[in-house]
Amino acid sequence: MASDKPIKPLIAPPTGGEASVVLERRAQRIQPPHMFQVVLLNDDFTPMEFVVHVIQEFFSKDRETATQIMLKIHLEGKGICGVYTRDVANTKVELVLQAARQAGHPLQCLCEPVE
Ligand code: TYC
Repeated sequence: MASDKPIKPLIAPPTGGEASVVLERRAQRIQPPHMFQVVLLNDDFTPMEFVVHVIQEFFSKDRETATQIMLKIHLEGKGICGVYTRDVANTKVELVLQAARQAGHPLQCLCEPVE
């Protein structure tokens, strides 16, 4: 049988005619996403022109910037082509490796977390 007890409202009805809203202050819990840098590695066989093309195509750099990045990789052994969220970075790596394989070049590409 249902109780006849009156139900106590959880929110007190406004007393002065106006409806009132209470906003609770809560600690901010959302963190920015971890970012990942996509890195190309140097090798002795992949043509410079192919690397410049890859950097332009997959990392949206203009020809001059792409050439600078390629030369840095050529001289220093590795270089960052772009910084993205995890899924985008992994997809870029796969696309670059696929293009390199298809063209018959040993170009290596990896992604690593940004410190
Ligand atoms: N070292 C290559 C050459 O002399 C050029 C090159 C640059 C290769 C960058 C890979 O990620 C690379 N043909």
